[in-house]
Formats: sequence, structure tokens, C-alpha cells
Amino acid sequence: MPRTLITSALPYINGIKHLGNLVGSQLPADVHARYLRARGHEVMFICATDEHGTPAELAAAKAGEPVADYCARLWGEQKALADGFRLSFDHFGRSSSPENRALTQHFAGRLADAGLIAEVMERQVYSPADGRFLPDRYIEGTCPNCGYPRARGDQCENCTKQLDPTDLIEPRSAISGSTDLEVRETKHLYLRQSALKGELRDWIVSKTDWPVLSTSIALKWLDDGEGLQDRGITRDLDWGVPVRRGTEPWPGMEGKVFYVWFDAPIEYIAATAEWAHANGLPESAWRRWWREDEGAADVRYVQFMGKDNVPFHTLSFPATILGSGEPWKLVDYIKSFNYLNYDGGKFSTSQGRGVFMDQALAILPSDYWRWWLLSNVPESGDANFTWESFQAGVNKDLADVLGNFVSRVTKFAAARFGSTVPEGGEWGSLEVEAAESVANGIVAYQAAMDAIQLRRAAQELRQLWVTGNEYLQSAAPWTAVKTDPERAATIIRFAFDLIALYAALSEPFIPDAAAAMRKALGLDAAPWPEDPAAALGRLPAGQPFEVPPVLFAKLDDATRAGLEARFAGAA
Ligand code: B3M
Ligand code: ZN
Repeated sequence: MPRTLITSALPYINGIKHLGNLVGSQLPADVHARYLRARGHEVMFICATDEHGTPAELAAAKAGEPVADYCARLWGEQKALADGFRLSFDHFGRSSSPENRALTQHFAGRLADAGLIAEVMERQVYSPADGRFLPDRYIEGTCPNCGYPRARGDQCENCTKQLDPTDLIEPRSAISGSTDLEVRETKHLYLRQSALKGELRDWIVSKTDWPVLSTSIALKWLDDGEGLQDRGITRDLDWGVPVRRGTEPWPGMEGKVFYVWFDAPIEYIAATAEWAHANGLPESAWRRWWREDEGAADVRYVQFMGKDNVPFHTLSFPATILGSGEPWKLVDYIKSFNYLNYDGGKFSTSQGRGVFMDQALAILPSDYWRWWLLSNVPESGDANFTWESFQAGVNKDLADVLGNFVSRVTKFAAARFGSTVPEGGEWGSLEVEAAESVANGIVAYQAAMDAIQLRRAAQELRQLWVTGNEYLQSAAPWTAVKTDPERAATIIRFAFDLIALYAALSEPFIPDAAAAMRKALGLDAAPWPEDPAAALGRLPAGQPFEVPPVLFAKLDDATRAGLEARFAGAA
């Protein structure tokens, strides 16, 4: 049985994510996990909340909560929304877990033993009033470039100029507002990535099957030298993984934590350990997914992420793995995504612009969103959400094509043949033709799914639904039944076979509708059609069925206009 390990980029803990975050990693990863399970793979699908760093601390401070409490609460909210969107993680972990703390410290120890950690004295801004060093985002001041009064220590969000804290005019603490700031010496640890440049480049160049988006970003960083500079991996923050060298203290690093991007990718591994511990399984249960010397040699590891996360996943995280000198799994394939825009602009929490995951589920069930997002997934370029496009996807693909087919077949059958699938007779030319078209469609659909080309896969799946509708329209059982009930029974039997097939093929995209179709046909399972040519004719005559509730309701223009107004954001 093939084994596939799938990880999705970890969403930051702060705040509810919007539809762009969802389709930029977790949702496509879920489609791949569901598909491979249906094809008989042993799958380990991992994600977690990314809980350290300034986003968490600033958000907790704004919420007036201790950061640990804030993270626990927001993890619960994000987990509930992941469940709401049917994201079938084997585990949704937390980067603040004891497992990640231990593993992060272990990797730091291994890197130190390999001579790949340098201790560097830095000059950082210190605020006596706050009793702490102030990382870039904790310092505000007037931008020297455009005069914007609330520029941050790393960047001015008004003119986007990259800044150093010492560039700011009248700098002040973003926490207390204190302007009494000093520059003090502080020791930090640097990962000597430059020492791994050759090994990393060889590894990247060996990835001949990666999408160009993934390799080009990595090679640019490698060759420009930008990404392979030695990089600071510790911070003067309270919240994070305490700096230790394995299980030992690290002299001079008391009170400091590892940088969030050092510990976050390690959480992919740690969350798998969390899964084993949560299920009372031995260490070997998770190590067989991550250690080449403990059973992971045959595992294919696929990562999903937004394109801005590619550098960290092709350079820094592999540097940590390679530098450890231990046979941990390196990624085999990276699937990265562009961005989803909202009505030509950006999603914005502060401006109330765009639909966020909690709001989406309050408006419509997850399948509606899953289908539009995946059939418009920003694979080769940015995508754009508009309510008009969403309404068309729902009303045409889901309601008129798939939903209408299931409804017409089951209602006609119930009215004419009772509550079981009729026997019917030999296929006619229409059935033979439709069956051949379906077989070809399945082959094309599988090819797209195997290549993780999800927009193409959605098109192939939709075409399979269209083929069923076109067949039904041509076969017209409502006409045949008047003169040849046997013929009508053959058509309906064939149409029920199509519904059983749609229940299997649609599951990776719209799992709730797939379950509803299985339930309508009284099926406990809808196995994947491993032999496309024999995909039909598997439903036994006499199979009890019921007319399901309408699978998908249409979105009317008035409702759509109301939603457009509601999520347009501040003028
Ligand atoms: N949380 C960045 C992001 O949410 C970061 C990903 C970590 S994956 C290890 O885009
Ligand atoms: Zn500026």
C-alpha cells in the first residue's frame, strides 16, 4: 500500500482566516488526502496552528488575554472551522505543544553539534518602561520616507519602505508608547545556512518534477545569495520555544526563545508525534512517517502552501533537516499557490472586506464554498472572488447539473418503479456511448488529480456530471416509459449507476454531497472505480433508494446583492 504524508502550511493563531487562506493551502491539501485515501493510499494528513512570534503576542495583548490562553481559545476556534469545512486532518496540532518544544530544542542541539550555529552579538532596541527588547513590530514612529506617523520598525505600511527601527523619527514602544528607548547589546543564535548552500542546491536541482513556481523561487534565493545568508533563529520574546541545546541549557541564552519560523516547520513532525500520543500509540507510530531509517523511506511527502512560504520550505527548513545529520524526511513535492483576491482587492479584517471562514459557514454549507474555491483555485495565477462568479458556480454546476440530475432520477424512479432500483434490460447504444465517455472522463480526472492540478480536476469532474445530464436528456425515460417501460427501467438503472459513481468521484471536492448521494442509494461506501471501463453496472437491481433532499439550493439575485453589500468593506 503506497504511503503519502501530506502537510499544509500552518495558519497563524491570530484571528479567523479568510477564504483566501483556506484555498491557499489547507483545502487543496484536503482534496489530495481524500483522493489518495480513496485510491488506497495510507495517508497521514497533518496541520496545526502556528502559535509563536509577534502575531500571537500582539493579538493576545489586543484581546487583553494571556498569550497562552489566547492561543488555546483560538486553536479551538480554528479547529472547529476546519471541521466545519470538512478538512480531514489526521491531526490538527499546536506549535506550542511539548512535542514541538522538545523537537525544536533537539534540532538546535544537533545543529550546534554540527558546528552550524553561530553566537552573534546584536544591537537591539530596549524599552526600560516595558522591561524588554522590542522586535521590529513592537516599535512605531514617523516614517522618514513619507512622514506616516505609525510606521513600524521593519516596514512602513503606508509607503511600504523597508526600515530599521533606528530609521524611525520619534520612535516609541508599540506596547506602552514609551519614547524612552535604548539600543543594547544582546546575543542571538544564527543558523549558518551559507555552509549548507552546496548541499541545498544539489537537493533543489534534483527536484525535476516540481512546479516552476516552487523551484524558481528557491533557486532565486539560492543564487541571489539573499536566502542563504546565515539567519537569526532566536528572539528576545517571552512566548515561544525556550532556547536550549537539546535537553541542556544554552549558556547566555536564558530568557530567549527560538524564532517562530525555526520552530513552525518542525511542528509538522511534532504534530505527528502529538497524533500518536493523543491516540496512545508508540513512538514508532509517528517515526515511521518521518525517519528514513525507521520506515519512512517509502513515504512520499507532499507539502501544500502559499507561494510566500516557499523560501522557508525549500531553504530554511531543509537546512535544519540536512544540518541535523539525521535521516528525517525531506519534502518530495511542493504544491504552492498564488493568491485569491476579493472582488479585485484584498481581504481585510479591519475593513470588513471579504468573507472569512466563520461567516462563510453561517451563510452556506461547506460544499458550496469548497466547490467554488477549488474550481477557481489560484494555481497558475491569482484568482478573484466575486459574488456573481460564486452564484454561477453554485447555481449552474451544483444545482442545475449535479443536484438536478440526482433529483430528476430519484423522483422519476420513485414515481414509476417504487423504492428499489429497477432491473432494466441490456444497455442500448446511448448507454454504451455514455459509459465510454464516463470511462474516458474518469481517466482524465484521475490524471489531473494525480498531478495535483485541481482546477483541471474540477473541470473533469464537472464534465462527468454534464455527461450524465446529457445522457438523461437524450434517453428521456419519461417518454420511453409511455411505450416501453422496460427501456425506461434500463435508463433509470444506468442513471442510478451514475449517481453511485458521482458519490465516489465527488467525495474529495464535496464530501457532504457525496455522503448524501451514498445515503440516498443506501450505500455504506462508494469505492473508487479502479477500472474505469467497468465503472458502471455495479449497483445491484433491487437496491433500496430514497429521494434525497435537494442537494444544492440556488442563490437568488436578491440574496447575492445583499451579500455583495455586506462584504464590500469600508468605502
Ligand atoms: N504561519 C505563515 C502563513 O500563515 C506561516 C506558515 C508556517 S508553515 C510551517 O502564511
Ligand atoms: Zn512611509
